[in-house]
Amino acid sequence: RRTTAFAAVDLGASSGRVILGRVIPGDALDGSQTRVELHEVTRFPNGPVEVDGTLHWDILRLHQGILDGLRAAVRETQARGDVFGGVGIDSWAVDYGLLDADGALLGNPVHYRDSRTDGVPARVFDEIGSGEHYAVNGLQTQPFNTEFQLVAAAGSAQLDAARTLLLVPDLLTAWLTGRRVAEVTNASTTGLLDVRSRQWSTTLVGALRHAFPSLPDLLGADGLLPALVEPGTVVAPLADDVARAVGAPAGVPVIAVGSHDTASAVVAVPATSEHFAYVSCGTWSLVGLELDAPVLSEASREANFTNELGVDGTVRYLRNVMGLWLLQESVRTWNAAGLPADLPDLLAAAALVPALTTVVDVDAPEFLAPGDMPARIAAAAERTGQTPPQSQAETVRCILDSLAVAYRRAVRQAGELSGRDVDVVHMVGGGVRNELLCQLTADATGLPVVAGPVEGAALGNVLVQARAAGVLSGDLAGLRAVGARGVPLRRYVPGGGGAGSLAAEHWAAAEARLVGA
Ligand code: ADP
Ligand code: LRH
Repeated sequence: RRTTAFAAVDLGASSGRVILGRVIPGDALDGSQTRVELHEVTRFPNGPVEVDGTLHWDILRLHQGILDGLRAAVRETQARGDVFGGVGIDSWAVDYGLLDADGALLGNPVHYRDSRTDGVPARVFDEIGSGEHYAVNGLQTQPFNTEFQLVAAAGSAQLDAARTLLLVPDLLTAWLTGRRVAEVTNASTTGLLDVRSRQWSTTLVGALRHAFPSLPDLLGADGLLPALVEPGTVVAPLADDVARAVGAPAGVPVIAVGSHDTASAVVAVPATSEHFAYVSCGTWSLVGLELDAPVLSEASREANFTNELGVDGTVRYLRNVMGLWLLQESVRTWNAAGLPADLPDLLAAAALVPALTTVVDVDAPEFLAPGDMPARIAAAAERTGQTPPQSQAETVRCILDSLAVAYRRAVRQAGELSGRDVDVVHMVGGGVRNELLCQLTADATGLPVVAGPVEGAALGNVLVQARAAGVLSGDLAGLRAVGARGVPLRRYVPGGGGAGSLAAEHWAAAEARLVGA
């Protein structure tokens, strides 16, 4: 009954981290005291790199960060006398690397915030209706869905030379193991998957190639897309050279987890019933529900709700909300201008600004690309006849209020469109550290908020690995119970902010203001 440690590689849009999840058996023989202790081993910055006018990911630096992290993780595991149980990688969705016939990477993966997909969804929908898409893939329209990125790249020398397409976590997994697979939760964000069968859609792929003949083969023996695997599949042991480089014992398995970071984060939600909504709150805020089956109605398509695939046959029914990206980019803009912009100070100042003075539609397309967010927010406020935020504190307050309004709308609509009653909102991810945002979410939704874990994706990653390795057993509810035992949770109730908490009607009015905007 030794402790087994699993290395969770979790790459977020703002930082990558290698986190050790120690599965500690506890004294009870029935496993009822088993818990997971998370320990951050390394963290390295991540973000878009512009080269020749195109935004990329610095994928080799991420790979190096993973190797350095795994080396440190192995050392730490040995020092504690734990068993090193496995490695799993999760990261953001939709982006991919292309390999040539020799298996060499053809250029750095392009970042989903790059403008190459501007106008592409409309071109695609002229050929294959958005209704036809939604009926099969159930996916929200985002300009950066892999499908649209491929159409944007169609006819390029790089795509023509490609023999294999690997989504980012699959690419990094292939570099650790030599084996190429497509993990299904992330594959569901490509637009090329049938959400009901959890298989590549021959219908959609066929229609796409018919409409855009310069696209290469995607399916079949000569196709770019690899075979799908479900989370929990052992991909392969660490390749010998990698194991040597990181000092790992031979045979350590690399395990496919919910390789889409949001899928892993949802596994870690410490829910105790099915009546929960979640906000996976990092660079993006992913707001929605866990369902057994997709919602493919016309109303759902119009509301741009997505049906992404989850662990254990589940569906993540959610909407992408622009998230703390707005705050990150504001801080970056201020720093570049030489203004002091310490996050805790800014949040403390924002807490003193009256609520709901100005709200903007955080999901407006103008907020997607990197740039001067304070200026874009001020412009959006003016356009909608509101007072533009002036100070840094007012800008931060506007972002947080606007996010909370967006969460309110998404939680309510997810419930209405799916018929699921919701009685609690779980917040996971780095945004959980933002106490003001958590309180505003409780106020705006009128529901209790349970905040934690901060490293949701890493915890979900570890839980799925531990079950695949036979260290844990049970269904998602069982995994969640184990996960919840090890993490601090904080509860926020509507109105809990005292005089600073506005009642529901104010939030409803703010939402109406946005819809009318
Ligand atoms: P990602 O995985 O997308 O890179 P994270 O889940 O790490 O994102 O969350 C990053 C966000 O967490 C930051 O944008 C920031 O707003 C928030 N955050 C991090 N640390 C703090 C803090 N000390 N106080 C408030 N917010 C924080
Ligand atoms: C969050 C996330 C989200 C995607 C976006 C591209 O990190 O994976 O679920 O929509 O990145």
